[in-house]
Amino acid sequence: MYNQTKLIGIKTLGQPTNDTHPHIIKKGEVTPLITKIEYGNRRCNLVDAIRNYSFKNNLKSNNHLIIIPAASTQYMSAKIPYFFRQNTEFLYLTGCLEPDCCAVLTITDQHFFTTLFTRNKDDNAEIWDGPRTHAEDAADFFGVNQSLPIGGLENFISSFRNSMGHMNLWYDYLTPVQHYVHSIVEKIMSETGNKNCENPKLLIQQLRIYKSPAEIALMQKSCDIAGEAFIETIKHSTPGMVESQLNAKFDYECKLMGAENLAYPPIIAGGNRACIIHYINNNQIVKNGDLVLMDAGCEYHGYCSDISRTWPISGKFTPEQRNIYKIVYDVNLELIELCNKFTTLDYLFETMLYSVGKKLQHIGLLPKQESTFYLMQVTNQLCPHHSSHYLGMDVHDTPTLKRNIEMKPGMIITIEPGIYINENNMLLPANYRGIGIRIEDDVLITENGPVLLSYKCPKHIDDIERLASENKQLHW
Ligand SMILES: [Mn+2]
Repeated sequence: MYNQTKLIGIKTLGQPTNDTHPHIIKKGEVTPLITKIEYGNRRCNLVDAIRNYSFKNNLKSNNHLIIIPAASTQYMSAKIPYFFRQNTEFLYLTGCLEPDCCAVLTITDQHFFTTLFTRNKDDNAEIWDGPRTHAEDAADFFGVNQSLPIGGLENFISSFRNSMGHMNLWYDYLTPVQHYVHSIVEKIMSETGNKNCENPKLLIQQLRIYKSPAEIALMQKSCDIAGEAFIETIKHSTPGMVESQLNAKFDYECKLMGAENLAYPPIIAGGNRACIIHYINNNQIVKNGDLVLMDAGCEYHGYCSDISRTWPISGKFTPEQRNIYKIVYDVNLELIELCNKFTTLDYLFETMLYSVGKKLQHIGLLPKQESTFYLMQVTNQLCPHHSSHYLGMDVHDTPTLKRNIEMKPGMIITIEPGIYINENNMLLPANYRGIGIRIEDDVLITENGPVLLSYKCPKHIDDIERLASENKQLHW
């Protein structure tokens, strides 16, 4: 009775608010830890970036209209939706978690104005799917200048265009995420005979690459959860298990600790399957003597972790597995040390290739006299993927930005050296074939050097063997 009385007068929106979900949203926050003010600052920064770009590139007008659509729900079969995942750029600029909305920023000489279009009211749909955030509540909650029902989008764009004469249209035409918005943009472009629009993606990603203190806190928590889940999964693993059982264990632990989802389908590869870089079938039995390579991470309130560990399912590395593990481990530490201002991800990649090659030479697995060029070609075959990518709201975050730009404080990157010696590899001795090892960590760049966000996840060879030997008898 008491609870019912208390809830009267509280408005339920289409996403958690401080009123309805005080356990995750504090006052002033739109999404956990990210305030209305921070979302507003992001839009201001985008407007500054667009004005600068416009000035530098002599765009025909100082008037701009930027359209950032929300994603639409995708269906696996009639009326059965996949998990909804918001369009990252829309989420970054608004904090709005609902499908089929749209943000429109209008910029004139002196001003800019944000309009958030939300879904039209629909009593029947809201009975089935739950409440939506209606336009009359959205402006206040999201901290935008105004909110209108999405049905008014076309009129809004036309009247801005008519009142401005010339304007630059900004829209990611190449990646349509919402059919309705895309069809309106197409119509407007054909009416005006305008074949091109500017793509706001690069400018938004240039902002997104630098993480704010709130974002860093969310990333840290995401890494903490994934790190703990790795520990539990390694402890739980035992010969004879199916890879999907380790998947289930990791998923369970992450969600129990507060992650909403996994950040991507985990790679859980026993034995030679570790050499298939994007192996996600996870349906094979891990045999005694095999290594397990697990690449997994979670999504915590919109922020991703991405960690890889490799361990012996029996609890003990063979001498060959140990030799390769030691090399990958040493290169992982070496690359983390290099995560300072002024280096680039591509430099880390080249260092990985060189260093892996030298270490393989050192233990006599590659011929000593070969040139550096030859060495790096060989190690690139043994590790065909890059050593690093940016990490944030997306796992492969801000992919429009090249990996040859200087690292700056606030960036978060992965460090993931690997060596994969396929069963068919004729270059290395037969007793080394079928070994695939990757050790991946998440690193924040700061003024004072690298900060290891994934520090909770053990990787030293002794810790890995200790964890992998724990509690074996309890399971089987
Ligand atoms: Mn990765």
